[in-house]
Amino acid sequence: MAGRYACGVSSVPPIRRIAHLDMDAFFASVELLRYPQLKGLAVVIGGGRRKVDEIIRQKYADRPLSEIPAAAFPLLKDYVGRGVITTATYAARQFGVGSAMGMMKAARLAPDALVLPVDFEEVRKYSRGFKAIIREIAPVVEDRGVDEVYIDFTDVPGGQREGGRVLARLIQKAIHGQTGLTCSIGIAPNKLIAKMASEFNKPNGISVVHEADVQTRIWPLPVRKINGIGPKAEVKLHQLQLHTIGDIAAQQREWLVDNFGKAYGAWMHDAAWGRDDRPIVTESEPVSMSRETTFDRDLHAVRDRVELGAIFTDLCRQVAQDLRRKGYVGRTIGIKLRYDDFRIATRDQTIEEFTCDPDTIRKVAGQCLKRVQLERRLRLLGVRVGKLEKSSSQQPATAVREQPALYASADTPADPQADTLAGTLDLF
Ligand code: TTP
Ligand code: MG
Ligand code: MG
Repeated sequence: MAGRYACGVSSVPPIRRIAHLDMDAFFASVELLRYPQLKGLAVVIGGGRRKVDEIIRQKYADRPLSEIPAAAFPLLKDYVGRGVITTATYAARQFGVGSAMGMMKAARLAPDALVLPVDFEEVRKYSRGFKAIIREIAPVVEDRGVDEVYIDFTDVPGGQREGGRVLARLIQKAIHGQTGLTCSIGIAPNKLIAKMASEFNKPNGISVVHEADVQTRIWPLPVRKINGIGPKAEVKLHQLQLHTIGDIAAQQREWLVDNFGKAYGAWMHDAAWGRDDRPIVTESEPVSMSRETTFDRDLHAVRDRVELGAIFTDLCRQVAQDLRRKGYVGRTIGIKLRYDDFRIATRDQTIEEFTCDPDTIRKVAGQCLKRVQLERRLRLLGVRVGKLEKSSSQQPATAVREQPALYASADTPADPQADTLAGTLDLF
């Protein structure tokens, strides 16, 4: 594969290698750390509160948790109440029980499985823990929830060896060594295939998929294995006699578009061919930034205009500072008011150029203020900047500064009464 890039230039671009890592039977495995004597047994997690094992712990208060006999734990067949299973150990899965199954049904399938409740605090602790271990080895990590992440292997030392297998092994070892937990890892050219691949060898497995393997390893899979094809799409695909990913890949893109719509049909075609260039998102991008303040006492637009005006200017300056500090510019500027009767009013306006300039924000936010009622007293005032983009050196971080005639622009007031207050507002 590397040969494709070898064109006489010394620097061969590395092949994109994306890993998807998913912890094995996560909630159950966390419980087994506390109760290692249950290892290898059928255990399901679900049902009520931690009361269940609190009772056991009290009974065996004289010994460490790891020495409470397995026979002391409650059985699924004795479980009373409703609820669903959140997960099951691999030993329990042998009986056909698994996530989202009702406890009653599970009890019929695996009556002698042990039941333990979820310990969310413990789960969150280990969730943070395994992610921190990964980040020390491979820094480009996208958090995908409590027990899974995407990791960019492309430029990490060892990330290209054996298609990523060497680095995957190292990560598995580090996580197991430091927590006692196992995970499964899929490594592929992109997120879409990596996500599928992490399931190929569960538990404690590694799967490496190359672009050339799509036909043999991806096409035979049922359509639901594509992350993004849900139960509804599955039903429709089945009605159209498409059952495997290969069935989808065999269709014309236009035909899929006709049947599933422009965006979804085209996406489905790409997905079936294993095409996906979504980047690894290391932290979620903010949609907007805002600052707001609740006053110590309700303020009136006319009687307290000096105080309100100062607060307003300050809020704009704070939002501008937030934008600059985080490296964003925005194009939609808005305000939020809460009146003394707790009603809320918001207005916004989108401008031509992206900005993080406090004066521009102040000016446009001021125009928004002209469009709301200001007879009632106010409890809260907020300023928001949305439609954000990362500011770059090419892009001027500030819009053209205009003279400080704050309400000069004639933005048609949405509220006719606002006109009567325009004179007042000029004082802000
Ligand atoms: P999963 O990764 O889907 O499952 P798992 O880690 O238990 O097992 P696997 O080895 O197949 O990955 O989910 C992670 C945790 O999220 C799981 O341990 C429990 C919780 N969960 C629920 O609470 N409800 C659900 O329906 C699912 C699917 C998971
Ligand atoms: Mg998991
Ligand atoms: Mg998961």
